[in-house]
Amino acid sequence: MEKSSKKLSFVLSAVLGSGLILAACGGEDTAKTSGGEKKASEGKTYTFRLADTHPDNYPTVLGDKKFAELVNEKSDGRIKITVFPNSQLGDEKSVIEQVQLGAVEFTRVSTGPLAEFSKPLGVFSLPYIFDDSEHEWKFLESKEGQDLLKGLESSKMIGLAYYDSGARSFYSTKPLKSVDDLKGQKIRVQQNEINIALMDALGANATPMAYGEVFSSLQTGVIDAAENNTPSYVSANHYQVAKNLILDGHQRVPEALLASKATWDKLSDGDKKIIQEAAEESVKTEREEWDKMEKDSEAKIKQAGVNIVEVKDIKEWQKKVKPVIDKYRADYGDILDAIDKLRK
Ligand code: BDP
Repeated sequence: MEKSSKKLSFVLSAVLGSGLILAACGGEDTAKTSGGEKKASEGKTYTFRLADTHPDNYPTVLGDKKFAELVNEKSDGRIKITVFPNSQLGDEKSVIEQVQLGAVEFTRVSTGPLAEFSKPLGVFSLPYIFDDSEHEWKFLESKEGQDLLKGLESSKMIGLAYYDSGARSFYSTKPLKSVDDLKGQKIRVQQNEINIALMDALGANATPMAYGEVFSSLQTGVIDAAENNTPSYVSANHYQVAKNLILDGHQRVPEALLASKATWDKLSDGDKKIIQEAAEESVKTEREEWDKMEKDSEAKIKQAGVNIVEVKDIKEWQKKVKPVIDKYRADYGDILDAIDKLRK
């Protein structure tokens, strides 16, 4: 098949596979009550898909499900969103591409890989920009934080809400007692250029790869180490092979709940409002589940006999990675200033 027709048939099958076809079969979106008010039950019918990389009981997936439930409720059952966990619809990078095309209508992804599609979101991959969770959330809820979500529109996505993802720390199959131990280790990172600069600053070898490949790569020695929050470290079983964990908390990379702009543009204003509100309301569920799972994960890690090292002098780490901030200050200066202003 010729390249262009191949592409066309891919796009066509993507659109046909999506919920949009159902929209065409649904009722008219103009129904009004006698008072002129539109009722939630009146309008088009949709069936959409939402992709998430995590397993069923993970906080983000529980947030996704709450979101889907709220959309269903608020639309009187007209808008159905089915959550596909476990990377069933592909890894995050490929899901983001499908969302851009409208082939997948919703997703929850990390802002880590998203940064390659919308550069301003790369700020979250810069090390030690937040003091703690409270500082991070103050920023995420601020105008500047929300503007980063809105900025996704020029990349064919609609940022609906942020979800919690805690702080990321390193873990390795090799001993890991201090920042110097990272030198020379092959470390898997999320797929964006800032992470490569970060590993350079630490003297490590960056190996960007999809999340789903990390477990087997640790097992086979393709990589020595990786980094993530403790719920991911546990739920993806990385803790069973990389038993040395150093709690350095170098990044806080929030999650994002997204809609495809192609899908969004076809919705009525009323339906956009339903979806936006449901997304914002689902944040509470995700954050509660997040707190619970962080605690459970800590307990599991201890029980499993992981060597856990607490970092006494975080300044030493901050000094090591400062070249990364210096390199990217020109690109992210305004956002970094806004984050700094919210420091206690
Ligand atoms: C986890 C995020 C997930 C990412 C993963 C990663 O929740 O979305 O895919 O990290 O490291 O914390 O790629």
